[in-house]
Amino acid sequence: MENHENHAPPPRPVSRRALIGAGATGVGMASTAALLSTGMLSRGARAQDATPTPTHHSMGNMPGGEMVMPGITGSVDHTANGFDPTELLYDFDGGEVTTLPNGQIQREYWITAINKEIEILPGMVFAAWTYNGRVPGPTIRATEGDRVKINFTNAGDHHHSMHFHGIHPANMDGVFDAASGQIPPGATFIYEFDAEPAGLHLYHCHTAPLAIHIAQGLFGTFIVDPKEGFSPVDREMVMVMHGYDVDFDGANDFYVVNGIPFAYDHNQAPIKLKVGEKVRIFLVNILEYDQSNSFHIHATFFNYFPTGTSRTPSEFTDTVALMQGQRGIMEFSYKYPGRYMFHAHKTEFAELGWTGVFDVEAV
Ligand SMILES: [Cu+2]
Repeated sequence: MENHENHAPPPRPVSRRALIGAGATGVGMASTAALLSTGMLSRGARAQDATPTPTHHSMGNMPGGEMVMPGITGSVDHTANGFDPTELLYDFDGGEVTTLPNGQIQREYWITAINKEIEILPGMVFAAWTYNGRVPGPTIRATEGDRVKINFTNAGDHHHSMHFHGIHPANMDGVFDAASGQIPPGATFIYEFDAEPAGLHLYHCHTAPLAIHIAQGLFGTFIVDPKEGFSPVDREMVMVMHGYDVDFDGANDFYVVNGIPFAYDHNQAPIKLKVGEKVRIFLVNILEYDQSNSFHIHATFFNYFPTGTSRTPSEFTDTVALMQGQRGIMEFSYKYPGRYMFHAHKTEFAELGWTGVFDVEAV
């Protein structure tokens, strides 16, 4: 694989603790001025910076006991970013649907790789590489046996591709060269394949150096509904777990679900549910640089369907671990009303952005 990359960002070693410390206290700004604004992270983060983690429940010590994990003060401008993590949860894209002469349903998409500055925390902008201007990219949803047709344009400044997980011919794999869909800036490629197997998949750029192309934001979810459909539920959501390496040192500085750290946290936009509501989460892990990721839900259990390829759950649990590229379907409901955290069961990840809240309403 040719290495045709020349990445602009120079190595700039800044420890994650330094990032948080600078954000919380306003000192150390000389080395991180481009990345941080004073007061970005809450006092909880500073407390964590100075002391080892005792327990979840003693973190923060904000008046009223509101903080259970470090969070942020203020909010990012989702409108300026052009996408809102709450909307991304429910944004399933069935494409433009036509029927081919042979009777097959075709779902056609137009996807552009484009560089875009995203405000990932209040005052912190990350120069992302995106599919259609959002991180994660569009959630492509087809039914088993449909023809998927992706008109992919590279409007970025590096070679890019769309490599789908699933079953398809070699020249649709998006890896080696322009003939198999890895294209230079300004070029267009059409990926066409049948949607199989039924289950939960993903897509991502597969251009060297791969870690950077993924960590910059080029990934998304690919759902293939079984012909008979998944079992009916009341609410479906997509969650893509990933990270941001804002100082380009090959380690994550923030951990994220759906583009913006802490987006679903209690003081941002908790996810509204109802008692007894049947919920399905399509959970994808594309986290670069760390060995694994995890999902832990509070105060309820879920049926877990790895890769969504079997209708029989592998587990009834409250915690799952996923390597990069692994994904699974979670199905659950809440018995009691109230606020419940969900987060990586890796405290460092949770404190650096991968934490959220379900706000469950009584019915
Ligand atoms: Cu790429």
